[in-house]
This record gives sequence, structure tokens and C-alpha cells, in this order.
Amino acid sequence: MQFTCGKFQLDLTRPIVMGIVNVTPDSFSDGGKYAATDLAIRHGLDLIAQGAGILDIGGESTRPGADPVPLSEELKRVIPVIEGLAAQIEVPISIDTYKPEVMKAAVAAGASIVNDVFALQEPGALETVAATDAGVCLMHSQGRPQTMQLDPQYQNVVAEVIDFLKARMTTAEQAGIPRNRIMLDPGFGFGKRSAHNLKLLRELQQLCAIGQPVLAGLSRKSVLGQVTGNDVDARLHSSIAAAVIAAMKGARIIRVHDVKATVDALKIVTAVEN
Ligand code: 9MG
Repeated sequence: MQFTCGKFQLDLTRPIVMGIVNVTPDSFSDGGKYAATDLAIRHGLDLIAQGAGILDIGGESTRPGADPVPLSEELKRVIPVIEGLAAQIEVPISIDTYKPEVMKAAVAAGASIVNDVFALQEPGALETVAATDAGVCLMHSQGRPQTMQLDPQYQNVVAEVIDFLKARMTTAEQAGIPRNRIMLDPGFGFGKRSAHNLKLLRELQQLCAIGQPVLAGLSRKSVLGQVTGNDVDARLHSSIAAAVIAAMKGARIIRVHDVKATVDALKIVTAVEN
């Protein structure tokens, strides 16, 4: 399986790790430690040294209850980090945003994947990505971060997520984004109760059967806390377990905070699969 993004052709015959670089003072799991540009760049370089195959840079938290960040502030946070990293690294940089203006500036600064938790539904987002050679991650979310965890409802969460992502993929293709630049993501924790998240993970192979690369992001999420009883800073082991399950079900991009531990765990998955 191949995924094209900018100048990169990713070989997804084995799972790879997307390392998270939050440039947000309110980041839910690292307390904004890497908010300053230099620290964020250093953190990104460290994640690559640990084996990350993609870096995901975000300037607006999407944790439940998070407030939106003004456009100018988001640009100020992420663009210098992307420029600083793009000059030094040979792995794709992904921009975690739903704002078309940030997508455009980030790609101009050196990003080659747009990671959109709203699946390019913001006006202008489809056209913005189509006008670039960037890849895109289309993620499912029910609602917006401020309210998405209040009362999420589904008849059949797996079928509804798959139908939504298929429809967004068709729309993206019609807008001019070729299929080899699209990955899909069920959006663990985005407008889903624990039971929804666990069912999506259990049946992830159904989403993978569409034939597009699937991204899974469960790192440190609240479903892991609900199952284990652990706070966010004690969810390493459960995050690794979730990453391994997702990869064994067919996910090819695993989005995590703890890169080295996940890379090692996924080496076992690859060795078993081969
Ligand atoms: C930004 N962000 C937070 N969680 C995420 C997830 O599960 N997937 C993607 N694509 N992005 C996420």
C-alpha cells in the first residue's frame, strides 16, 4: 500500500508511527511543555530520532471541551515550527488543522499532509487541499470539541463512521484530490463514548477493507483511562496495547505521543505479520 504526499511516497506495507508535536499551551497531555518554537522543533527532531515516520504539528487543541484558537494565533504557533523542521528532516510533516488558511500556509512552509479532524468540511478546505500536492487525513467526528462528548448517539457506530468517510472520500475525489493522497480515520474519542470507541477498534478491519490507508489515534485517550482507571500521564501501557490492536486490525499510521515504545511494539506486529 502506497500513500503519496508532496514529494514523499510512503510505503505502508508495514505500520508507521506519526509522532505528535503539540504547539499549544493547553495541550491536554503534555501541559504545553513544547509550546515555544525551539522546544517544539527539538521535540520533533527527538521524535524522528525515536523512529517517527511522520510528524503531526498542531496549534489548536482538539481535546474535549477545548476552545477554538484565533487564526492569527494558530499561524504564529505552527508556521515557524514547520519551517524549522522542514529544513532539517526527511519525513513528511502533517498539519493538524481544519482551517483552510492554516492548511495553505502550512503546505507553503513545508507540510505535506493535512490532518483534518473535520474531514475538509470547513468552507474552502476541499479546494485548498486540491490546489496542493499534499496528502490528507479525513477523520470522522460527531460534533465539535466544545460539545462533542456531551451526548454522542449512534444506531451503529461502525456503519455510520464508514458511510461518512466513504462519502467524504467521494467528495474529496470530486474536488480533485486523488485517492492515492487520501487516508481515513475513525476519530477515536471524537464524539464517541467508550463503548463506541471499543467497538470501532474491535471492528477496525471493516474500515481498512475500503482499501485506503487507515490512521488510528488512541494515544493517552480517555477511553484508555476509563478501562484502566489511569490518569492521562499513566496511559503508556494501555496506549501501546491499543496501538498494537489497531495495527493488527490493519491500521497503517498510528498517531502517538510515545514514539519509541510504539515503534518497538509495532516491530513485533510487523515481525509476526511477515
Ligand atoms: C488531532 N488529533 C487528535 N486525535 C486525533 C486522531 O485520533 N486522529 C487524527 N487524525 N487527528 C487527531
